[in-house]
Amino acid sequence: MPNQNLFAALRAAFPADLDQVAVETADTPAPLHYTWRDLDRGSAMIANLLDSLDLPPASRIAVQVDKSVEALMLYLAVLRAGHVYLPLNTAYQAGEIEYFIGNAEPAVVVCSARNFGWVSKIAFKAGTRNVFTLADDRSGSLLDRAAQHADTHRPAERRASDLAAILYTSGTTGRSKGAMLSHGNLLSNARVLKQAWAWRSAAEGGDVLIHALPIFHVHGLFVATHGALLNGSRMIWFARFDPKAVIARLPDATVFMGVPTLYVRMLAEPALTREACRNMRLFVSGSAPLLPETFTAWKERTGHTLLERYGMSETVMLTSNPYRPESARRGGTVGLPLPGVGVRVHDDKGRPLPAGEVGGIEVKGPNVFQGYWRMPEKTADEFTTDLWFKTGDVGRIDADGYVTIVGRSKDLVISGGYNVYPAEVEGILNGMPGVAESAVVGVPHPDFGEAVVAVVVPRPGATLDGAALVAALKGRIANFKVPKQVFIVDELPRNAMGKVQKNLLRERHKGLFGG
Ligand code: MLC
Ligand code: AMP
Repeated sequence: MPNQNLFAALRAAFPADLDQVAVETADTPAPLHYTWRDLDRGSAMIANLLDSLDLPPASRIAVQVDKSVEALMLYLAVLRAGHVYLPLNTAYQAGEIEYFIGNAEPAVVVCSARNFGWVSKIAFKAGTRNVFTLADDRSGSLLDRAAQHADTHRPAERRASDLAAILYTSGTTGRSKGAMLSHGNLLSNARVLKQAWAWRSAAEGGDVLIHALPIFHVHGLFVATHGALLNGSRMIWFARFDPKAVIARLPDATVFMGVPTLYVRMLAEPALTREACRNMRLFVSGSAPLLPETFTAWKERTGHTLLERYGMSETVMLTSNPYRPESARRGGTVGLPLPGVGVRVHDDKGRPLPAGEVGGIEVKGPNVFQGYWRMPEKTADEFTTDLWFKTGDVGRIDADGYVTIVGRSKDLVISGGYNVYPAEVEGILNGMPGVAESAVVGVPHPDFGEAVVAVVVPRPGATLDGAALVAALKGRIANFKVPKQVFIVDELPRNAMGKVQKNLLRERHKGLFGG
């Protein structure tokens, strides 16, 4: 049985000439050029360092670092050494990190030098023995230690079902769940996308990807990075998304992937023209709903039809609009199920619905995750008796197979491509002095698609100030979860069952940001 380690498959796709540039940095003080050999050697040295620590097999390696090419090498090294990669959003604060580390019990934590003090304290308390630092200027103890190791490494033998990564995704109760993805989940999806999006071989001129997304979530870490690596394609690497800087590099690239906010921000730049996009062949959008006006404006301005696809942490990619012909890409839809992926729509009693009718979207396929880390009951709840995964998204499948997402049954806000679970924010607000209860909702926002807004009821006799609550939340939760505005009210609207009517709150505040 050949080794099913995802790294082995990615490594096999590196070009024969390892001295070609694999990644070029676009926003470091001076451009840096990393060859395929650099990726291979760098990841080998870090993998050898991990091996030298004598960790139990499938140890979790938790990583909260700024985006850098070395951070990509660290990801590859974890795969290579056969451990489980656990990426964490750099916006997460101490309370959030404490939960993830306590829940995942990583053997190794890698953090930025500026956070070492508090992160290491949390990690050591939770029993983690190794905490390394990695900065975006190639400094830190991780690379110092790795430099002492050999630059060749034989990838650990792994089966397709062995774990490669755990991605925490918030739960409806406010507690995050770790979605366990295997080598097989990730590789099967990467291979399907390579075909579906017609990544060009070197003989066809090759592809160049502008990578401007964070690498702690599915979109930037798996869809974009695996796409380029599995095709031996060069990446132009942005640590931060800057619309002007990205547009300036479009003529050097052929593929770009982004959440809708990235497209909205680029459209606000006069430099975005057909001429700027002349060498591009593909713009992919996903992670959040793409508004029809963005789809249309992009086409008018650039001549390119955005290709919208749909996925999630638990499943990687599920559906995609067709690559060819471009005219088959339909705005407002997320396209057709990817090859090998089953997508169906059921009603809330679990009965199949005919084409065109709206219900819960359920999925099946080699891409569907292995379950939630140490939460067997939660995992069982999210699968049907015939083992289809319930996405929590609500939509329909038209007679010709196109899937349209019309809403979510899960109480979730997607802001700028980041997920915010109202229950988590409400839980923290409710614990604040003077707060009796709260309701958190998403309202339309021209930049972020949806923005988080809170409505808070004070305890009798207490006086609350919305701005003070916002200030108090900052530092306790990731900044994108902090409500853009907090309203103080006497009571929350409730239905006859006593349930808060969030739809009324959304309606009341829908014009807040001119949406
Ligand atoms: C930043 N801010 C946000 C925000 N991002 N507020 C709401 N929603 C967001 N997404 C706020 C900060 O709180 C801060 O406010 C201010 O904006 C400036 O912060 P910043 O970090 O400088 O912002 P910026 O760099 O402009 O970031 C915006 C962004 C970023 C759109 C580039 O959010 C981003 O990279 N989004 C992509 C997320 C992504 O990759 N999603 C994929 C998930 S995978 P203050 O008040 O503190 O100053 C997935 C599955 C799938 O969903 O299908 O792909
Ligand atoms: P995450 O938990 O971060 O992986 O987010 C996954 C969720 O993002 C999905 O369940 C959808 O609700 C949403 N999503 C992803 N892609 C799209 C899309 N193209 N359109 C609408 N929603 C999307």
